[in-house]
Amino acid sequence: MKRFAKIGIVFVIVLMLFEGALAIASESNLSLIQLTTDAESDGAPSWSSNNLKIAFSSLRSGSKSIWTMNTYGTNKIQLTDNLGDDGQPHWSTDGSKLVFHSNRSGNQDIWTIDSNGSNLNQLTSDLANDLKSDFSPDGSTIIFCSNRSGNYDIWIMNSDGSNPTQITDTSENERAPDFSPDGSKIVYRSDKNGNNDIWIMNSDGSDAVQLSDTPQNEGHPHISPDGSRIIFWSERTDNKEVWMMNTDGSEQTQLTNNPANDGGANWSPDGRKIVFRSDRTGNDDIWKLKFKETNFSHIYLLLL
Ligand SMILES: [Ca+2]
Ligand SMILES: [Ca+2]
Ligand SMILES: [Ca+2]
Ligand SMILES: [Ca+2]
Repeated sequence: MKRFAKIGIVFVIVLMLFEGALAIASESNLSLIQLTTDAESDGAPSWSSNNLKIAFSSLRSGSKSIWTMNTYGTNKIQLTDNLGDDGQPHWSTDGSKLVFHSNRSGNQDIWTIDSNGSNLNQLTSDLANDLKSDFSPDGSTIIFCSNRSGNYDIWIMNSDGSNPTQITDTSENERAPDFSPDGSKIVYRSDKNGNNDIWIMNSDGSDAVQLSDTPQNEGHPHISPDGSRIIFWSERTDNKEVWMMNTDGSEQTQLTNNPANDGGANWSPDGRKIVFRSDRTGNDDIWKLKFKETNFSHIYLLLL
Protein backbone atom coordinates (compact mmCIF):
# COMPACT_ATOMS: atom_id res chain seq x y z
CA MET A 1 0.00 0.00 0.00
CA LYS A 2 2.93 2.33 0.79
CA ARG A 3 4.25 1.96 -2.76
CA PHE A 4 0.73 2.58 -4.22
CA ALA A 5 0.35 5.73 -2.14
CA LYS A 6 3.71 6.96 -3.37
CA ILE A 7 2.67 6.80 -6.99
CA GLY A 8 -0.68 8.34 -6.23
CA ILE A 9 -2.98 5.51 -7.23
CA VAL A 10 -6.32 5.39 -5.49
CA PHE A 11 -8.74 2.55 -6.03
CA VAL A 12 -12.34 3.65 -5.95
CA ILE A 13 -15.20 1.20 -5.74
CA VAL A 14 -18.66 2.58 -6.26
CA LEU A 15 -21.57 0.55 -4.98
CA MET A 16 -24.99 1.76 -6.01
CA LEU A 17 -27.65 -0.02 -4.01
CA PHE A 18 -30.93 0.06 -5.79
CA GLU A 19 -34.03 0.45 -3.69
CA GLY A 20 -36.59 -0.04 -6.39
CA ALA A 21 -38.13 3.39 -6.41
CA LEU A 22 -40.51 3.74 -9.32
CA ALA A 23 -40.34 6.52 -11.86
CA ILE A 24 -43.81 7.28 -13.18
CA ALA A 25 -44.62 9.90 -15.75
CA SER A 26 -46.64 8.74 -18.74
CA GLU A 27 -47.36 5.66 -20.78
CA SER A 28 -44.35 6.41 -22.96
CA ASN A 29 -42.13 5.95 -19.91
CA LEU A 30 -43.56 2.53 -19.16
CA SER A 31 -42.71 -0.77 -20.78
CA LEU A 32 -45.87 -2.36 -22.21
CA ILE A 33 -46.09 -5.99 -23.31
CA GLN A 34 -49.18 -7.68 -24.79
CA LEU A 35 -49.66 -11.12 -23.16
CA THR A 36 -52.76 -12.37 -25.02
CA THR A 37 -53.65 -11.91 -28.69
CA ASP A 38 -56.74 -14.09 -29.13
CA ALA A 39 -59.62 -12.48 -31.10
CA GLU A 40 -62.02 -13.16 -28.20
CA SER A 41 -62.10 -11.08 -25.00
CA ASP A 42 -59.61 -11.77 -22.20
CA GLY A 43 -59.85 -9.93 -18.87
CA ALA A 44 -59.51 -9.85 -15.09
CA PRO A 45 -55.82 -10.84 -14.81
CA SER A 46 -54.55 -11.97 -11.39
CA TRP A 47 -50.82 -12.67 -10.78
CA SER A 48 -50.08 -15.48 -8.30
CA SER A 49 -48.08 -14.58 -5.17
CA ASN A 50 -45.60 -17.38 -5.96
CA ASN A 51 -44.85 -15.59 -9.26
CA LEU A 52 -45.61 -18.68 -11.35
CA LYS A 53 -48.85 -17.86 -13.15
CA ILE A 54 -51.38 -15.26 -14.22
CA ALA A 55 -55.04 -16.31 -14.05
CA PHE A 56 -57.56 -14.56 -16.27
CA SER A 57 -61.02 -14.92 -17.77
CA SER A 58 -61.46 -15.56 -21.48
CA LEU A 59 -64.25 -16.03 -24.00
CA ARG A 60 -61.98 -17.97 -26.39
CA SER A 61 -63.66 -21.31 -25.70
CA GLY A 62 -67.20 -19.94 -26.30
CA SER A 63 -68.32 -19.11 -22.76
CA LYS A 64 -66.35 -17.03 -20.29
CA SER A 65 -63.96 -19.40 -18.52
CA ILE A 66 -61.01 -19.24 -16.14
CA TRP A 67 -57.59 -19.75 -17.73
CA THR A 68 -54.01 -19.58 -16.48
CA MET A 69 -50.77 -18.76 -18.31
CA ASN A 70 -47.22 -18.21 -17.22
CA THR A 71 -46.17 -14.63 -16.52
CA TYR A 72 -44.71 -14.23 -20.03
CA GLY A 73 -48.03 -15.16 -21.66
CA THR A 74 -47.21 -18.70 -22.81
CA ASN A 75 -48.65 -22.10 -21.77
CA LYS A 76 -52.30 -21.05 -21.60
CA ILE A 77 -54.42 -23.68 -19.81
CA GLN A 78 -58.22 -23.71 -19.50
CA LEU A 79 -59.29 -24.49 -15.91
CA THR A 80 -63.09 -24.20 -16.08
CA ASP A 81 -65.37 -25.34 -18.89
CA ASN A 82 -69.15 -25.01 -18.68
CA LEU A 83 -72.01 -23.08 -20.29
CA GLY A 84 -72.07 -20.39 -17.59
CA ASP A 85 -69.81 -17.36 -17.34
CA ASP A 86 -66.87 -17.61 -14.91
CA GLY A 87 -65.07 -14.39 -14.04
CA GLN A 88 -62.62 -12.45 -11.88
CA PRO A 89 -60.32 -15.17 -10.54
CA HIS A 90 -58.10 -14.40 -7.53
CA TRP A 91 -55.32 -16.60 -6.15
CA SER A 92 -54.91 -17.86 -2.62
CA THR A 93 -51.59 -16.63 -1.21
CA ASP A 94 -49.95 -20.06 -1.57
CA GLY A 95 -51.05 -20.34 -5.21
CA SER A 96 -52.93 -23.59 -4.60
CA LYS A 97 -56.47 -22.28 -5.25
CA LEU A 98 -58.46 -19.72 -7.17
CA VAL A 99 -61.68 -18.08 -6.05
CA PHE A 100 -63.97 -16.69 -8.78
CA HIS A 101 -67.62 -15.98 -9.50
CA SER A 102 -69.85 -17.90 -11.87
CA ASN A 103 -73.49 -17.83 -12.95
CA ARG A 104 -73.48 -21.55 -13.89
CA SER A 105 -75.99 -22.34 -11.13
CA GLY A 106 -78.50 -19.72 -12.38
CA ASN A 107 -77.18 -16.59 -10.67
CA GLN A 108 -73.77 -15.27 -9.67
CA ASP A 109 -72.13 -17.26 -6.90
CA ILE A 110 -68.64 -17.66 -5.45
CA TRP A 111 -66.69 -20.80 -6.36
CA THR A 112 -63.18 -22.12 -5.74
CA ILE A 113 -61.02 -24.44 -7.81
CA ASP A 114 -57.54 -25.89 -7.31
CA SER A 115 -54.86 -24.41 -9.57
CA ASN A 116 -54.68 -27.69 -11.52
CA GLY A 117 -58.41 -27.52 -12.36
CA SER A 118 -59.57 -30.10 -9.82
CA ASN A 119 -61.74 -29.81 -6.72
CA LEU A 120 -64.40 -27.36 -7.95
CA ASN A 121 -66.48 -26.06 -5.02
CA GLN A 122 -69.56 -23.82 -4.87
CA LEU A 123 -69.30 -21.62 -1.74
CA THR A 124 -72.45 -19.46 -1.95
CA SER A 125 -75.93 -20.43 -3.12
CA ASP A 126 -77.96 -17.32 -2.32
CA LEU A 127 -80.42 -16.17 -5.01
CA ALA A 128 -78.71 -12.75 -5.03
CA ASN A 129 -75.63 -11.92 -7.08
CA ASP A 130 -72.39 -12.80 -5.28
CA LEU A 131 -69.36 -11.35 -7.07
CA LYS A 132 -65.69 -10.27 -7.11
CA SER A 133 -64.15 -12.32 -4.33
CA ASP A 134 -60.69 -12.31 -2.74
CA PHE A 135 -58.93 -14.64 -0.27
CA SER A 136 -57.61 -13.19 2.98
CA PRO A 137 -53.78 -13.42 3.06
CA ASP A 138 -53.91 -16.41 5.46
CA GLY A 139 -56.54 -18.16 3.32
CA SER A 140 -59.01 -18.51 6.19
CA THR A 141 -61.68 -16.14 4.85
CA ILE A 142 -63.02 -14.82 1.55
CA ILE A 143 -64.50 -11.37 0.93
CA PHE A 144 -67.00 -10.74 -1.84
CA CYS A 145 -69.79 -8.32 -2.74
CA SER A 146 -73.45 -9.28 -2.80
CA ASN A 147 -76.79 -7.57 -3.27
CA ARG A 148 -78.55 -10.05 -0.97
CA SER A 149 -79.52 -7.21 1.41
CA GLY A 150 -81.20 -5.22 -1.40
CA ASN A 151 -78.15 -3.35 -2.69
CA TYR A 152 -74.47 -4.24 -3.00
CA ASP A 153 -72.44 -4.55 0.18
CA ILE A 154 -69.18 -6.22 1.17
CA TRP A 155 -69.50 -9.62 2.83
CA ILE A 156 -66.97 -11.97 4.43
CA MET A 157 -67.23 -15.75 4.91
CA ASN A 158 -65.00 -18.62 5.95
CA SER A 159 -63.08 -20.08 3.02
CA ASP A 160 -65.37 -23.15 3.06
CA GLY A 161 -68.37 -20.84 2.48
CA SER A 162 -69.68 -20.99 6.03
CA ASN A 163 -70.76 -18.03 8.17
CA PRO A 164 -71.35 -15.31 5.52
CA THR A 165 -71.38 -11.96 7.35
CA GLN A 166 -72.20 -8.51 6.00
CA ILE A 167 -69.50 -5.97 6.85
CA THR A 168 -70.80 -2.82 5.12
CA ASP A 169 -74.39 -1.66 5.56
CA THR A 170 -75.29 1.29 3.37
CA SER A 171 -78.18 1.99 1.02
CA GLU A 172 -75.64 2.57 -1.80
CA ASN A 173 -73.50 0.00 -3.59
CA GLU A 174 -70.17 -1.27 -2.25
CA ARG A 175 -68.37 -3.57 -4.68
CA ALA A 176 -65.02 -4.96 -5.86
CA PRO A 177 -63.38 -5.66 -2.46
CA ASP A 178 -59.66 -6.43 -2.23
CA PHE A 179 -57.67 -7.33 0.90
CA SER A 180 -54.49 -5.47 1.83
CA PRO A 181 -51.43 -7.78 1.95
CA ASP A 182 -51.55 -7.90 5.78
CA GLY A 183 -55.31 -8.52 5.81
CA SER A 184 -56.01 -5.49 8.03
CA LYS A 185 -57.72 -3.37 5.35
CA ILE A 186 -60.18 -3.78 2.49
CA VAL A 187 -60.26 -1.44 -0.53
CA TYR A 188 -63.43 -1.31 -2.60
CA ARG A 189 -65.57 0.97 -4.71
CA SER A 190 -68.72 2.68 -3.51
CA ASP A 191 -71.27 5.01 -5.14
CA LYS A 192 -72.16 6.47 -1.74
CA ASN A 193 -71.50 10.02 -3.00
CA GLY A 194 -73.38 9.72 -6.29
CA ASN A 195 -70.73 8.04 -8.43
CA ASN A 196 -68.17 5.31 -7.89
CA ASP A 197 -65.09 6.21 -5.86
CA ILE A 198 -62.36 4.20 -4.19
CA TRP A 199 -62.74 3.65 -0.45
CA ILE A 200 -60.71 1.85 2.21
CA MET A 201 -61.85 0.45 5.56
CA ASN A 202 -60.66 -1.88 8.30
CA SER A 203 -61.34 -5.52 7.47
CA ASP A 204 -64.16 -5.60 10.07
CA GLY A 205 -65.94 -2.81 8.13
CA SER A 206 -65.04 0.02 10.52
CA ASP A 207 -63.45 3.41 9.73
CA ALA A 208 -64.38 3.69 6.04
CA VAL A 209 -62.41 6.47 4.32
CA GLN A 210 -63.03 7.83 0.81
CA LEU A 211 -59.77 7.97 -1.21
CA SER A 212 -60.87 9.33 -4.61
CA ASP A 213 -63.35 12.14 -5.10
CA THR A 214 -64.21 12.82 -8.74
CA PRO A 215 -67.54 13.25 -10.59
CA GLN A 216 -66.55 10.28 -12.81
CA ASN A 217 -66.38 6.62 -11.88
CA GLU A 218 -63.44 4.82 -10.28
CA GLY A 219 -63.25 1.08 -9.67
CA HIS A 220 -61.35 -2.21 -9.32
CA PRO A 221 -58.82 -1.15 -6.65
CA HIS A 222 -55.92 -3.44 -5.73
CA ILE A 223 -53.31 -2.76 -3.03
CA SER A 224 -49.63 -3.27 -3.86
CA PRO A 225 -47.74 -6.18 -2.25
CA ASP A 226 -45.87 -3.75 0.04
CA GLY A 227 -49.16 -2.13 1.08
CA SER A 228 -48.11 1.36 -0.02
CA ARG A 229 -50.09 1.96 -3.22
CA ILE A 230 -53.42 1.23 -4.89
CA ILE A 231 -54.03 0.74 -8.60
CA PHE A 232 -57.54 1.33 -9.92
CA TRP A 233 -59.35 2.48 -13.04
CA SER A 234 -60.78 5.93 -13.45
CA GLU A 235 -62.91 7.60 -16.12
CA ARG A 236 -61.81 11.13 -15.10
CA THR A 237 -60.07 11.66 -18.45
CA ASP A 238 -63.29 10.62 -20.31
CA ASN A 239 -62.19 7.08 -21.00
CA LYS A 240 -61.10 4.30 -18.69
CA GLU A 241 -57.44 4.47 -17.68
CA VAL A 242 -55.34 2.71 -15.05
CA TRP A 243 -54.33 5.04 -12.21
CA MET A 244 -52.21 4.64 -9.09
CA MET A 245 -52.26 6.41 -5.73
CA ASN A 246 -50.82 6.04 -2.26
CA THR A 247 -53.06 4.17 0.20
CA ASP A 248 -53.94 7.49 1.87
CA GLY A 249 -55.31 8.78 -1.47
CA SER A 250 -52.36 11.11 -2.20
CA GLU A 251 -50.33 11.28 -5.44
CA GLN A 252 -53.06 10.09 -7.81
CA THR A 253 -51.09 9.31 -10.98
CA GLN A 254 -52.33 8.27 -14.43
CA LEU A 255 -50.50 5.19 -15.75
CA THR A 256 -52.16 4.40 -19.10
CA ASN A 257 -53.03 6.99 -21.73
CA ASN A 258 -54.91 5.51 -24.64
CA PRO A 259 -58.43 6.08 -26.10
CA ALA A 260 -59.14 2.40 -25.40
CA ASN A 261 -60.73 0.97 -22.26
CA ASP A 262 -57.88 0.21 -19.85
CA GLY A 263 -58.76 -1.35 -16.49
CA GLY A 264 -58.95 -4.47 -14.37
CA ALA A 265 -55.37 -4.04 -13.17
CA ASN A 266 -53.53 -6.21 -10.65
CA TRP A 267 -49.98 -6.31 -9.25
CA SER A 268 -47.03 -8.63 -9.75
CA PRO A 269 -45.75 -10.04 -6.43
CA ASP A 270 -42.66 -7.77 -6.54
CA GLY A 271 -44.84 -4.68 -7.11
CA ARG A 272 -42.76 -3.60 -10.13
CA LYS A 273 -45.24 -4.66 -12.78
CA ILE A 274 -48.98 -4.68 -13.24
CA VAL A 275 -51.22 -6.66 -15.54
CA PHE A 276 -54.38 -5.08 -16.92
CA ARG A 277 -57.08 -5.44 -19.57
CA SER A 278 -57.17 -3.19 -22.63
CA ASP A 279 -59.10 -3.22 -25.92
CA ARG A 280 -56.50 -1.04 -27.66
CA THR A 281 -55.99 -3.62 -30.41
CA GLY A 282 -59.74 -3.92 -31.07
CA ASN A 283 -60.72 -6.52 -28.46
CA ASP A 284 -59.92 -7.07 -24.79
CA ASP A 285 -56.49 -8.53 -24.18
CA ILE A 286 -54.18 -8.84 -21.19
CA TRP A 287 -51.24 -6.46 -21.08
CA LYS A 288 -48.26 -6.23 -18.75
CA LEU A 289 -46.86 -2.86 -17.72
CA LYS A 290 -43.40 -2.58 -16.21
CA PHE A 291 -42.44 0.48 -14.22
CA LYS A 292 -39.12 1.97 -15.17
CA GLU A 293 -36.82 1.91 -12.22
CA THR A 294 -34.38 4.79 -12.21
CA ASN A 295 -33.83 6.03 -8.67
CA PHE A 296 -30.56 5.02 -7.10
CA SER A 297 -31.13 5.83 -3.47
CA HIS A 298 -27.75 5.00 -1.92
CA ILE A 299 -24.29 5.51 -3.34
CA TYR A 300 -21.34 4.24 -1.32
CA LEU A 301 -17.75 5.17 -2.14
CA LEU A 302 -15.12 2.89 -0.73
CA LEU A 303 -11.65 4.33 -0.92
CA LEU A 304 -8.87 1.78 -0.64
CA1 LIG B 1 -75.85 -16.08 -5.68
CA1 LIG C 1 -74.60 -0.96 0.38
CA1 LIG D 1 -65.59 9.25 -8.69
CA1 LIG E 1 -57.78 4.43 -21.99
